[in-house]
Amino acid sequence: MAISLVVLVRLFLSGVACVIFLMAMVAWRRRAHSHEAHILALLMLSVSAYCFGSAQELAQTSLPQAMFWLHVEYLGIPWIPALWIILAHRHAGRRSPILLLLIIPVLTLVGQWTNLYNLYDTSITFVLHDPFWIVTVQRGPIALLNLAYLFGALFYGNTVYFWKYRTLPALLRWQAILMGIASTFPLLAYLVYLCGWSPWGLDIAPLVISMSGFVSYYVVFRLELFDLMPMARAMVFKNMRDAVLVTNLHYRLVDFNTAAGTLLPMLDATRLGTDVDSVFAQIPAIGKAFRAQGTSKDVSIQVHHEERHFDVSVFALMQDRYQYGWAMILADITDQVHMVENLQIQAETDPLTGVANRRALVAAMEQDLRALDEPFSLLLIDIDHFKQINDRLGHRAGDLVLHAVAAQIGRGLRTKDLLCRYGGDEFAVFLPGIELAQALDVAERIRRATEHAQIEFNGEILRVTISVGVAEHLPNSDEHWQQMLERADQELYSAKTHGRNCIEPVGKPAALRLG
Ligand code: GH3
Ligand code: MG
Repeated sequence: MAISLVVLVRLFLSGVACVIFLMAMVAWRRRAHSHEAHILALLMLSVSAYCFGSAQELAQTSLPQAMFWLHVEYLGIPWIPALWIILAHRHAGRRSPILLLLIIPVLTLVGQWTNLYNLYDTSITFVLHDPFWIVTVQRGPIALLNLAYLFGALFYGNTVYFWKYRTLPALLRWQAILMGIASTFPLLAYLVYLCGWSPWGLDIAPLVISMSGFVSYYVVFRLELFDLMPMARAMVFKNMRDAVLVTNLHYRLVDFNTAAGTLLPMLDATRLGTDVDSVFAQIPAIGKAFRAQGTSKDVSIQVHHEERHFDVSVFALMQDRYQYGWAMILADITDQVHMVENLQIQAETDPLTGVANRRALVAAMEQDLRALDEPFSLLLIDIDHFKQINDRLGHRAGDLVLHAVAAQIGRGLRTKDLLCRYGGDEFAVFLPGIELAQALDVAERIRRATEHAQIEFNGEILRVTISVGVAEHLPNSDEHWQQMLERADQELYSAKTHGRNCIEPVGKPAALRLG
């Protein structure tokens, strides 16, 4: 029974040492992933030597054998405090005076291995604390120095981690707490050991330090303590220009960034945990977009009484193949939308008169020719003898006349009619739902109004007349818009040849025109 306990403890500690050794290897291989990995690897290597030596030492029954394994332990022990300080420094973002930190470890290693002038141990005894044989030493100055160094390093690490805790964002606090705990337990273990309270007088420090090694490994590689990544991610999330909303799987609000708080006035910390549909009751588009997932282009949202446009993308928050929730990014594209609208308007507007241009007319005709199942008509209007105005009074007068005639034509039209400057002194009016007879009436009204309009230029009253060609398109016709334009143009040409200030085709409504 007694032997089996020794074997058991030896096996257990050896096992721990092996696991720590393997983790040291993994940490070393992963040194590209974290700039702390190589320090951690060396620390774990040292801890595994300590732990493994200690496991074998426990099972020895003669002092020379026990001393051999104690020497093995000291291949690791001296480096632990130095590496612990370097790790803590990295966490605090400080550089370490590495050579300085290695003075005591080198002294300790040499001192323990040689024990020159009894500088390390002044006496060594081998005592049976049934069932364990324990090496008991009277510490010399170097051993005391090493002990103080170890205590100091653990205490220093402890202070750094807890100090840092206060300044860290919530995301990183767990990591600092775990590292603080990882340096506190070895301290306590040493105290217990030095006070003689440990069971059978066993040195429990290797086991506890191994545990600290596990914790450090977990923190460095699982929680990415020292990587900039979590901090960077938190900062990017906070300072992103785009608004970000995070929900759990049940669409309850979990987090939002500063931009979202500014954009959506209903957001504040008290709404966390609430269903998005209730949080955004006034903006149902958000709840809808969450459930629709994917990307929704140009979602309009009323923000501070102004309509703004957003590209909304919703994606699953996944980690290790498990989904934890949803994130929504709202990118404000209002400026782009306005810019595109302005460009579109500019591209389809005549700058001189402010009415639509030929491009807009063609677009409207192409679209309506395909979609309309009702007749529509086109008026082609040209100012008579316009060149004379330019020649007599100059281009400015001509421009003014063009502007005035456009305004005059536009005055009598419905909103769905489209007036455009077709080019030069020529205008076109697109009249959906209007057949020829009505179109001739409209043309006549415009002709008369223009004839009577008085345009003032430099104190002089100018009068102009117009000629109009009209063409009708019937729903069952497969005529192309260009053919229709040509017909209207031919009618206009006849109006010009028939004396101007008139409308073609002359037909049924001619009486109207004359009347
Ligand atoms: P008609 O009765 O046969 O139409 O005679 P017209 O003098 O009006 O002849 P036409 O329609 O061919 O003349 C168009 C003139 O309009 C020619 C050009 O100098 C002038 N013009 C074209 N664009 C502009 C413009 O933007 N501003 C001014 N001021 N004149 C323009
Ligand atoms: Mg003309």
